[in-house]
Amino acid sequence: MITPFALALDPAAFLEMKATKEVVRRLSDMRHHFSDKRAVERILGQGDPVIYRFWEVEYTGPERGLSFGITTIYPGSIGREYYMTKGHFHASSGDEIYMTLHGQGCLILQSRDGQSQTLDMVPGGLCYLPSGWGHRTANTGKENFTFVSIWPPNIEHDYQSVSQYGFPQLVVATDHGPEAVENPEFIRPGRS
Ligand code: S6P
Ligand code: ZN
Repeated sequence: MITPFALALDPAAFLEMKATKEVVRRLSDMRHHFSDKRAVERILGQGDPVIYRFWEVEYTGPERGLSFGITTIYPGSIGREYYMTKGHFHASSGDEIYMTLHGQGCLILQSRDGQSQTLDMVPGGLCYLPSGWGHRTANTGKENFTFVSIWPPNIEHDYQSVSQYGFPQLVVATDHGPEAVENPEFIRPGRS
């Protein structure tokens, strides 16, 4: 039985909780997720930067609890593509809420039936991610980008589809700031 608790919204506070799982993703963990393969190899020739970290507390009890986590994406880009998360679908149904704490980011979405969309993420703002929409976040600013996520328990995170097909849109740096552009390498599932 979980008892009520309060928690500061920063990674250090999350880490003090016994149930927290910390995940660190470096460039080598996601080399095929970035579009500019030459930039990936060039950077990996000099080191293996941490792209983002997240800390999550998964609800494992028998009731209808909630799981939650906090993610920090560091500033930077691989080629023109901003540092970003791998991205995933929720394999079983389950919506999610993201709330931005710090920095400037972009939520990149794709639905299983072929729609795609991007939403700005700004401190104090909330994004609602309906079931069935694959989601990835990118840091489009110059500082750390940090947001909180809350989702129902027992969701299987499906990374496989994203690994295999990518996202229809890339978020890249341009002279006019961040822009979402079509991903020329995106393969729509079911087509070759
Ligand atoms: C979980 C939620 C987030 C991500 C985190 C890292 O449903 O969407 O907590 O897990 O932002 O992204 P990814 O794609 O590596 O899981
Ligand atoms: Zn998710």
